[in-house]
Amino acid sequence: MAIKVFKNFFKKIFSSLFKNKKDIKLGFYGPPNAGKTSLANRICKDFTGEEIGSVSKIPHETRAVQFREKVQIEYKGKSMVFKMIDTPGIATKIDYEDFLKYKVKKNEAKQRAKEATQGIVESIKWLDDMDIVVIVLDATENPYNQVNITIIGNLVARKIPVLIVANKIDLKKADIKKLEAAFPEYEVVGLSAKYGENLEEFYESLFKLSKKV
Ligand SMILES: Nc1nc2c(ncn2[C@@H]2O[C@H](COP(=O)(O)OP(=O)(O)OP(=O)(O)O)[C@@H](O)[C@H]2O)c(=O)[nH]1
Ligand SMILES: [Mg+2]
Repeated sequence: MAIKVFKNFFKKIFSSLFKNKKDIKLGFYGPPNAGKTSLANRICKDFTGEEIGSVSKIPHETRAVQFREKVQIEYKGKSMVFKMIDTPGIATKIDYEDFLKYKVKKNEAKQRAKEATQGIVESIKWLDDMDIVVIVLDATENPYNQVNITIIGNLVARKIPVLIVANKIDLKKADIKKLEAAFPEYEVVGLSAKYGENLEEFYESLFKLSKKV
């Protein structure tokens, strides 16, 4: 009898300890083609062996929110469990004709444009649910645009911790300084998702930010 009471007591303590320990919801946001899926894939591949979704040079490849649960990231002896959420690229204008230059057929292009528009709505809807957001930007492009400012403004209003990634630093045209100047109040980590350059600094910043959750 005493043993049974003891057992139940410990069971209760244990489950209450772990019940509240939810995985950190980590969202990847940004404009199309910046490398959100490439970065999410690299992290997932490194820690789970599997990827999260398909990558393409054609914008709006990701047109529905996609997840990977229980991604345990280990860095410098520390370990944290994340739910990774890769989102469709956010754009202010989607024109099906833009896809034609990638040799996408007209009907397919129209369908892609329709799905991409729905994808943007879905991305924004999910924002509220995030614990941390990684904004992935293409460091070869001008950071001063409506999309970036709108995403960041939304996150600030919701008080969601933000980390900015200046992706594609393997390219000559990449300019991290310009991104840092554009968003001086945020930490900007330059990396290459495609070639896996400077991921250490990314994990360092991510773990630091996770303490705020
Ligand atoms: N050179 C270079 N190319 C990259 C890098 N990361 C991604 N790319 C390329 O950029 C293109 C877009 O990559 P995705 O990962 O599909 O980009 P995304 O942000 O998920 O795009 P959407 O799903 O359309 O919103 C692909 O051709 C990638 O190979 C990088 O670090 N360096
Ligand atoms: Mg994508």
